[in-house]
Amino acid sequence: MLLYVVAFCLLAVSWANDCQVANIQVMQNFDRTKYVGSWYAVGKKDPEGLFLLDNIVANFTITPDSKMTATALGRVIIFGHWEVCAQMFATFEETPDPAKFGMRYWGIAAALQSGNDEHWVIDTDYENYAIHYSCREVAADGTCHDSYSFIFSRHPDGLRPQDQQIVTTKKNEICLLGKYRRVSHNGYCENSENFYRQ
Ligand code: DAO
Repeated sequence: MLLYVVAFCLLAVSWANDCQVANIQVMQNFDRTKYVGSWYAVGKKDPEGLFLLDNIVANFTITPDSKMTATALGRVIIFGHWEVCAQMFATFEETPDPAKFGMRYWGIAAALQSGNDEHWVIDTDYENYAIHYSCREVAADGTCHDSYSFIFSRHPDGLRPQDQQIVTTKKNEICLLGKYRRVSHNGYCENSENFYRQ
């Protein structure tokens, strides 16, 4: 009997952690109305050809017709060497899963990145932390070949100690544990002289 229980547990753990994009668990009953407001990126797993470097703050809103939208700021390098604060915009398409969206994003100027990505909310308590995930390219074996993920906090100075273990567990579940870097906030995007508008 014990052998069956151990085998079942091992199977459950391996299923949960098989790194298949299709098996990634997202936030249950995600409530976008509770997600509105400012989120500071405190950790980031970069995609290939990374764009947003640091000082990343996203602000989510709900439009009168109930659609989720966002604006974001972040320090970027454009034309290979020019450091600016990028002002970005995003709109979100709903899917049957309330925590999974299609995201269209663009910058205030043409030189900034634009595109269409998936935008999944893996977990959040709405008041302190949120884990975002986006897979840009699913490999032939079903794992993600090119992903990015933000660890968001409502607090610019980082996650509360009591949220760190939850976030670490979720990073492991989405197979990105050890792949994040810390995102610093030093006021770069609070200075409008650093905004790029051309
Ligand atoms: O920074 O390397 C990168 C890729 C991120 C591109 C997405 C920018 C979208 C701006 C809106 C974000 C809302 C979370």
